[in-house]
Amino acid sequence: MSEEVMTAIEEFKPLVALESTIISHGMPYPQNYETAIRIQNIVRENNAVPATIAIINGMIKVGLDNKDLEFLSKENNKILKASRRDLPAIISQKLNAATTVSATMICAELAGIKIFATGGIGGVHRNAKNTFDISSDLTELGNTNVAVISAGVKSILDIGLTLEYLETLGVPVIGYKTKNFPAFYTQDSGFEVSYRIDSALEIAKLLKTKWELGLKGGVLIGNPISQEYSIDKKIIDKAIEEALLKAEEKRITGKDITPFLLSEINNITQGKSLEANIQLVLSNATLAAEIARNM
Ligand code: PSU
Ligand code: MN
Repeated sequence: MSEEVMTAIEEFKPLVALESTIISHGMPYPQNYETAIRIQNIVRENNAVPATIAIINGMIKVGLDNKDLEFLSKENNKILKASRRDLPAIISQKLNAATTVSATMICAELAGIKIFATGGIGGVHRNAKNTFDISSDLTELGNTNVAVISAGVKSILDIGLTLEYLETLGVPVIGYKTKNFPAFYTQDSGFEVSYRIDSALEIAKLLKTKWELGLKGGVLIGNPISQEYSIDKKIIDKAIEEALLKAEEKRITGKDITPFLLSEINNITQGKSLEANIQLVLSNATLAAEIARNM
């Protein structure tokens, strides 16, 4: 743990966990580095302590310094992508990895951090009935006691099946100030959440109630992108279709598919999707800090 995180834990200050896959495999350099710094600062400005998580030389680090962030941003060819299944090998073999939502939740729980902000989570991929590609982020949400604040999921996934799967796993899905489950670049996926909650305090109460009841597992909070930064649905849908087609042509599968699609969509939209991505993460970090302060 960094000194900042260690002190925060000792002094019972509110903490917000942040993931690193978004840095290494979700955005290009140098925007990834700049964004990583900005997210941490926005958490601090909102009176909470940021804890960005990654595995450096086989060590789980909770709270990264700028050197770590630069390494994760610049040398992303040397950085693995760690989900739950990858942690044993990466740690025992002293490798470097960025943590996905699932691995970040595990590390956050080990450090005693309950609130975690990200951009979008993984989910059930389109055509999962043939590929079986369902992100371990979902099973993690069913198991690990950490709340994830996201802007929903991208329509690179099958959003309807993702929500069904979360229901099966008993994961509450909350809409912050909305009844619509957000679709990352757009405010409305066309699917509804089970509960709309309008304040960070009420969300904190729900989290405490869940865990006091002994209901293990996380909660997914959908915080829609602000209108100002959202992308026209037609434009983003077209970009996603194009990216999915290219992934199929190139036979990209498994853990490489999400990073591939993100980078393609960024190219197709000429950086518009990246700007949206940055803004929504900042907004999620702000809400996460507010929830953490109310816990
Ligand atoms: N979705 C995004 N941006 C991301 C990811 C997902 O919009 O950066 C990353 C997150 O780290 C998430 C991971 O946990 O991808 C999911 O990967 P997979 O689909 O391979 O499980
Ligand atoms: Mn997958």
